[in-house]
Amino acid sequence: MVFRKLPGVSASGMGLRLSQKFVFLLFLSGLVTLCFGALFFLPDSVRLKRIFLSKTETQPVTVGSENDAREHLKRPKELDHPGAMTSTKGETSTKMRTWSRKPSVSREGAEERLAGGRAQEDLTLLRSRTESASEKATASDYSVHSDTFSYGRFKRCLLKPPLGRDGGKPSDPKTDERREKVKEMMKFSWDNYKRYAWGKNELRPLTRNGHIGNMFGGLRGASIIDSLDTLYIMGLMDEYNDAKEWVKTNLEMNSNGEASLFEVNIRYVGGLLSAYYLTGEEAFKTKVIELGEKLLPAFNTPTGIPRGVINLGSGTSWSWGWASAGSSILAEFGTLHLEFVHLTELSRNPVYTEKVMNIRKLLNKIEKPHGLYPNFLSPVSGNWVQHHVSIGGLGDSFYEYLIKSFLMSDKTDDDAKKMYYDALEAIEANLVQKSPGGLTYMAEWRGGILDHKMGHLACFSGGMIGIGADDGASDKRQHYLDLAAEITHTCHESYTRTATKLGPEAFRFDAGGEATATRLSERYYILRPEVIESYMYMWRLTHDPKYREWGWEAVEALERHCRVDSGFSGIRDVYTTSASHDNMQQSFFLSETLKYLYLLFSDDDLLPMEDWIFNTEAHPLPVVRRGCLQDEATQDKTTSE
Ligand code: DMJ
Repeated sequence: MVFRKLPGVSASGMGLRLSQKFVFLLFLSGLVTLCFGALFFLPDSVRLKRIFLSKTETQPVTVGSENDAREHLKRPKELDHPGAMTSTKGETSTKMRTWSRKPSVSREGAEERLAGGRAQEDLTLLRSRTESASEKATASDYSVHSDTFSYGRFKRCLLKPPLGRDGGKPSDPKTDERREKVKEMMKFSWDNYKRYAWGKNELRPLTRNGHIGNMFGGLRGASIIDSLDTLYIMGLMDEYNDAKEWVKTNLEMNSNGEASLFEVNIRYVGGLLSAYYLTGEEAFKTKVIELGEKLLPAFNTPTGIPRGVINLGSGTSWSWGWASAGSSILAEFGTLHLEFVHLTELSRNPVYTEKVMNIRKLLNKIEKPHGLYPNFLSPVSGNWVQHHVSIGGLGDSFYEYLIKSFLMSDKTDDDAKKMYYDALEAIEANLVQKSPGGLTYMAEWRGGILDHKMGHLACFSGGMIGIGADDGASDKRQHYLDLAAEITHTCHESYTRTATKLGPEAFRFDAGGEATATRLSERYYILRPEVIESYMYMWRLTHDPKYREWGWEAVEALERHCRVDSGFSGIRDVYTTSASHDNMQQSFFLSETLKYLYLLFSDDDLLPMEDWIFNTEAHPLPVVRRGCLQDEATQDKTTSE
């Protein structure tokens, strides 16, 4: 470096000045570094920190030790789907404790490594763009009727009366008799729950007591909330009134336990929403909005993808200990859309719709292996954590909610529509198989390798593909209807190949046979609805009498093998008639299995499909007719002026 000599300054004097300047500069840069470093110690709320350190925002705790993750490999198969967790309560409540989450160290580092680094930046951008887009959408959606929700307007926008001309009573006496039988089964289940387990979550019919379980974060009365709409549509009004009174006076939201966001959403939020829409009873609306608010902290993650477990009291959330590397589950965070859109409808608070639109946009944008959606996604990086794809447990209701979001939006939600049909195409190309015996089934996909197994849970897909058939490309409609019928037929086959005529938890297509459980651990039946659900939809779509016959076979089998003195119980082995009961009357038996059977034997004008979309727990939610609602609001305004 060359220094020019300054006039009147000696060389040694200049050297002194330079070293003073150097020390000063050194001091200055040290000061700046210190100040910047100090930002890390400021509380999160300080604005300066948010400006300078926006990409290092503090993350919610991810919980689940390495041991938990390894335990997952050993966990019972019946826990393969969140819905299944509650279902195994009878025999596995102690096992559940083993896999349950213990707060431990954050696993974010691990997630980042698995998920890749660049995604975080992409997602920060994606999120801010998404938020402004959905903000715009919701602001305009609510500009006309931004006052309060009007039940009268909602009713005026329905095309048909919810309960039909005569509660859906069929004219054919034999069908009516069958329907009455299903109603009797509901009353029997309810009476026993009321007698032995009132206020608890589920009935243990053999020991005649109640079960609370650990899925609902201290919330109580799961069977009551899940039954409200079934009792109402069946005209069991005394029972419905008891249920309503319990909700009004006993449903306590200030619980402080660990809840499954998914389970609370589909059962409690879904059940209360349906009860409100069907009856107009304000208490249901108040309660559901109160509950909705409690679920929001689960979305406080860098990507906005919620974690699976939330403490309803403190708002702390974390991932299931058994889920791969702190990931969130596709079927869990992908099964919120219907309920959250309705939470916005009722509360007029756009936040719920924004949360689920953010999930939607992320999933739409992310790269998908062969167009498929893997089951595990990191809520931190927004990348897939492993490539297991399934239309059964862990994936199932995500696909269901795409097509149902489209239908529930009065067929205006084009993103949902496109995502659904694209996904279905990928499923057909990669997962749908034909057995040597000619049965169509959905295999599972593990990084390109097929597992020729179909879970009972995957049997809902017959109905799903059926209800989506009509809005597919015109040259595909008949094909989709045929595919729906073939899958429903396969699921029926899985029932006919057992001694009890009830289907196993999973069945395989391999050397051991077709549509048959080949493992001991897959032989149980826990009163699940999915096969009957597909019969109901296929009946409504085709009116082929075989679906009613198949439904009746299921009724007879339930009566013979699952009915006990004090309720209905799951069984441990569908291949033997000397039943071993699991001592659990699942709440979804009341909300789904019996409701779908009742609808199967009712006329189509009971909860007509033009107006109602069933959430994944079979709680009917109305189609949102935005145009009509806005017209009605404008008219109301003009009349009142
Ligand atoms: C129900 O809770 C729901 O249908 C869920 O989507 C899956 N599992 C159970 C019923 O099997």
